This record gives sequence, C-alpha cells and structure tokens, in this order.
Amino acid sequence: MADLEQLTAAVEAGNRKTATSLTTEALAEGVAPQAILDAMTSAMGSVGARFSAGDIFVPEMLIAARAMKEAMLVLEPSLVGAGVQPVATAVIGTVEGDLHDIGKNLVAMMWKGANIAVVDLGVNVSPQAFVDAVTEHKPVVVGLSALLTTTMPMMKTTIDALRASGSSVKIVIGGAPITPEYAEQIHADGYAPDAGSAAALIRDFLEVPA
Ligand code: B1M
Repeated sequence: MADLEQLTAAVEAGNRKTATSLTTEALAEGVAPQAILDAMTSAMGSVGARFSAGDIFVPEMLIAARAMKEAMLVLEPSLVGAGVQPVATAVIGTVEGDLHDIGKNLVAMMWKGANIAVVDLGVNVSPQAFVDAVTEHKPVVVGLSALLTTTMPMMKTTIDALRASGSSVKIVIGGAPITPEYAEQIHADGYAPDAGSAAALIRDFLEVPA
C-alpha cells in the first residue's frame, strides 16, 4: 500500500526516485490524484517554512522542488483526467531595469509547489507588461521582484500602473533591498523576505491550508 507520508518525506528530502516511484505506486493502487498532490504540496510547505527559519538553504530547496517536479510529470495526466485544477493563478516578474532572477525563480517555484499556476514574465518587465498580463490571465496575486536599490522605485511605478488600470489584484513584493516599511509606503498588499514566506503569504491570501 502506497504511503503518502513517505511521499511527503521523499519530496522534502529531495529524493526524486522515491518520490516518482511512490507516486506511480499510489496511482496504480487507485489513490486519488488530489490526495497525492496534497502530500507533495504539504512537503513544499514544510520546505518553505524550514527555508524561512534558516534550517535549510537554497540548494536543499531546489532539490526538493526538483523531486516534486519529476513526480508531478507522473501525476499530471491523472490530475488533468480527474479535473483537478490549480487553486489560483499568479503572475510574477522582475521589474523593469532589473535582470536578477534567481530569487524570483525560487518564489515562482514555491508558488507552483503550492498548486498555483504561475505565469512568469521573466526579467526587465515593464509596468505595461504587468498590466497586460493581469488583463489576460486574471491572477489572484502579482509578484514583483527587485534586487537593485535603483529599480525599487519601478515597483511603485508598476503598482501605480496596475491600480490606474482599475485592477484590485493583490500585489506582493520582495527582493534583497525591500523592507516591510517600503512595501507599506508604496501600497503593496504584502511583502515576503524569502521564497518560503512568499508561499506562506499566498496561501494566506487564498486561505489554502499549508
Ligand atoms: Co547583481 N547586484 N548586479 N548580478 N547581484 C547584487 C544585487 C548586489 C547586491 C551585489 C553587490 O554589489 N554586493 C548589487 C546591488 C547593489 C544595490 O543595488 N544596492 C548588484 C549590482 C550592483 C549589479 C549590477 C548593477 C552590476 C553591474 O553591472 N555593475 C548589475 C545590474 C544588472 C541589472 O539588473 N540591470 C548586476 C548583474 C548581476 C548578474 C547578471 C551578474 C547576476 C544576476 C544573474 C541572475 O539573476 N540570473 C547578479 C548576481 C548573481 C548578484 C548577487 C551576487 C546574487 C543575487 C542572487 O541571486 N541571490 C547579488 C549580491 C547578493 O545578493 N549577495 C547582486 C540569491 C537569491 C536566492 O537571493 O535574489 O535576494 P535573492 O532572492 C531572495 C529574496 O530576496 C526573496 O526571496 C529569494 C529567495 O529567498 N525574493 C522575493 C526575491 N524576489 C522576491 C519576490 C517576492 C518575495 C520574495 O515576492 C514576489
């Protein structure tokens, strides 16, 4: 009998082979795809919390995400077959003028781990491109990343453009130079210091259990 607790542990430990074979086993035994997905998102929730607490670091988080990604390749056809949908859509990007994307990619990865469909606009994203993506994809959350003090003001320009377009989408910001005070000052809806906290924050917005 496939053990979903073992699957959670395998993803958390970044054990790709075990995660994939336990997923195959669980599907063969008729375990509901949603329950299998929940076991994996729960693992990524723990990974995020441990990363935020400083108990693990970027490599461990990447390894766990890779294990989930591989097991998801096995699970995805069954999820689609069972009509299981992502809980929401989020748009993310690094603001205009800024080419740093490692942190932004980690946030996108953790959001995917929380079963959120992520539209990643990449780097150097103009305010208008964010507005267009919100119009097209109707996300629940938009994430803005900036790593340079010189591109921080572009976050405000982007938020102003989104609000001027009439959007009330929740806006989360983050990046090394960003502070909670700055987030408040430019009227962002949320600030996350790291990728784990960004996943916890989006779960709070969506009222999704960890
Ligand atoms: Co650049 N760079 N860089 N750089 N770079 C910094 C940021 C810098 C602090 C280095 C330094 O001088 N000590 C400095 C900024 C100084 C400042 O503004 N005060 C700097 C500079 C000056 C520059 C250039 C101007 C250098 C030059 O050309 N003269 C130039 C700018 C280019 C541009 O963007 N227009 C530049 C270029 C580059 C590279 C292209 C070479 C490369 C980026 C490669 C890439 O991203 N694909 C690079 C790198 C690698 C860095 C450092 C070394 C590492 C950044 C990183 O990836 N950290 C960085 C120094 C440093 O941070 N120690 C530096 C790891 C990553 C996991 O952390 O991105 O902070 P981080 O993400 C965290 C959190 O911040 C948070 O979660 C992540 C995971 O926990 N987070 C969010 C991030 N986004 C979030 C969004 C959220 C929530 C949380 O919600 C949506």
